[in-house]
Amino acid sequence: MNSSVFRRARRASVMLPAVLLAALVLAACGGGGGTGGGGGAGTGTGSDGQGLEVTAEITIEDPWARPAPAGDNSAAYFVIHNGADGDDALIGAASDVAHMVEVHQSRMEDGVMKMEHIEELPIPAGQSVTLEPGGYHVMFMGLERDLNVGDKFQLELHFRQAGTVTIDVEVREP
Ligand SMILES: [Cu+2]
Repeated sequence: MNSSVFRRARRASVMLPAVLLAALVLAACGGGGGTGGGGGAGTGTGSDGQGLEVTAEITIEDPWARPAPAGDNSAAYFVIHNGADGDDALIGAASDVAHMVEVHQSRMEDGVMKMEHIEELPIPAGQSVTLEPGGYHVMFMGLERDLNVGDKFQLELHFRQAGTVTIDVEVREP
């Protein structure tokens, strides 16, 4: 609960300067459009929160992904913490929800939003790296099925040192 309050406040604070940027990211990552589920969605709630997964000193916090229809693209975001003594790196990802899964970085270059494939995302010892809209993300290209709000799916993260860490990602509205 605290984390969702924090998240909301934090997002509000970057909202204004990021409006254009967010629109571009949505276009680039195909996250927009969506609205998939529509009404329905009975019970749900799930109150998400943690989603804490720990493997070999790597901790993944608050994983979520954008809703999107089958055939479209989506992206997942979370915080990676490396509690180990040595540096590590995220070197890839895999999931059966999409045809292709890659680690990307979005960034502004001369006022233009660009996205590139990151072969290796360094996660230094004792530090955290945040994947968030407008920055690093795990990109899903060619979704095999609809990702509706409230859905969960498994995502494998491949680390150079820690090996494979499998997490459950919840689909949420950005
Ligand atoms: Cu991307």
